[in-house]
Amino acid sequence: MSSQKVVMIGLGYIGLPTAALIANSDIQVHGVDINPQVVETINAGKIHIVEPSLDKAVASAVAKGFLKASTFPVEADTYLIVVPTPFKAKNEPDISFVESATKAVIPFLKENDLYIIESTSPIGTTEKMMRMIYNSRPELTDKLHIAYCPERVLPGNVMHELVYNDRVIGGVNEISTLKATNFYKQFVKGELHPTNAKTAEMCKLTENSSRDVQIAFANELSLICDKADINVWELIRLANKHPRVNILQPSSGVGGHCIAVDPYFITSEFPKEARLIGVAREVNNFKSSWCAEKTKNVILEFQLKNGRMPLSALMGLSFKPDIDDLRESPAKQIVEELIKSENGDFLVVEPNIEDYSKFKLSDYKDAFEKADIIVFLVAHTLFKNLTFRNDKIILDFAGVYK
Ligand code: SAJ
Repeated sequence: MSSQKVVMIGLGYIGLPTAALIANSDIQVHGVDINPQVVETINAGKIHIVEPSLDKAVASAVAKGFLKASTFPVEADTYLIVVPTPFKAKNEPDISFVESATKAVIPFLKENDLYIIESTSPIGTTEKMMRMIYNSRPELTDKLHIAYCPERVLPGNVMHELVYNDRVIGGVNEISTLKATNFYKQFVKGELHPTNAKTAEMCKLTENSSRDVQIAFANELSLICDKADINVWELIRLANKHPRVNILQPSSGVGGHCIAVDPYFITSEFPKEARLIGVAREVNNFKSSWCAEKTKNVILEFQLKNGRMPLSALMGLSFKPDIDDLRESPAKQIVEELIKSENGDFLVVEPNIEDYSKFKLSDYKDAFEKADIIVFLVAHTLFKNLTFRNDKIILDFAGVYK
């Protein structure tokens, strides 16, 4: 057992799995969250988020006494900042949670401590936090180890990826990079790549922006193919037979709290230079409005042709297949837009959620059976078992039948 002690600020989708992983490596972890209910749940060995294998990891870390949660930090030797970085108006990043988390640990810091930010952050945040720390504790100037180390885990596979993904670690100086690398070595099996803090910050933003731009290309193709009456799924499959082409899949838009958000960290700071990144965001956002408009038009055509309002099944609410996460979900946005338009009768389906406060949810098989128009918004695996029907109008925005 090590005598090391870690304070983890933020026990959400990334903080809690990371805290559990570290604690299960027999390192003492004191987790901090502003939400007392979250703290209570974790101290009871339970979890407040859906993520495979996380329940077991937290239960064992708490039972062994290596993970404790609280609403306040304590003295430790390593401090990890894993809090959200949301948005202010005009798509500008808001680092106030990182700032307040840092302020909360400043009184506990002592010589040789390690302070690491994992939260997705605009370029320069780590150095800004360093200046803030040294301004309020000048006696510690250059005596702390300060680094940025972004996470890259995929929701749904977090516990595996936390251990096996490579990581980029950027310190404010070489010794900080080295100390942070030695810390992660204790529980990460992927390779640890050293760099400086700014490059590590930009690397995180680059990874997600790169995926956003590539998805925008696929979504743009889907708009072109709709006009040209070409099956976009077949087109992409065939283009990908080229040895150096690898196009991603079109969708009803890009959602989640990472890919649909992080590119703005670049565009807000570099509006003149980040043109492609900005347009990709616009294309992906436009794709969702386009899906809503297309559905409204098909409903109208049905009404004109049949002299009655059709029943439409809106299939899927989550931001991507086979999860229950609705954050920044394009499917949810499209459903809200259609229901608000009062242009049709709708059955809303999300098989990964039992109840949803905003709309009554229908069983996916019943909805498929009853509806005249089927609108696939998310390619859930369950939907793929529904046999294609020629007697229904099917709008497959998600590629269920690709
Ligand atoms: N999507 C498409 N077409 C595709 C792939 C995805 O439209 O071909 C859509 C999805 O439906 C979803 C959105 O993109 O709406 C994002 O889904 P995702 O699976 O691409 O990514 P996330 O948001 O779950 O996780 C991403 C990952 N980043 C990259 O793959 C570069 C993950 O590794 C990061 O850790 C995570 O963001 C994060 O926390 O930043």
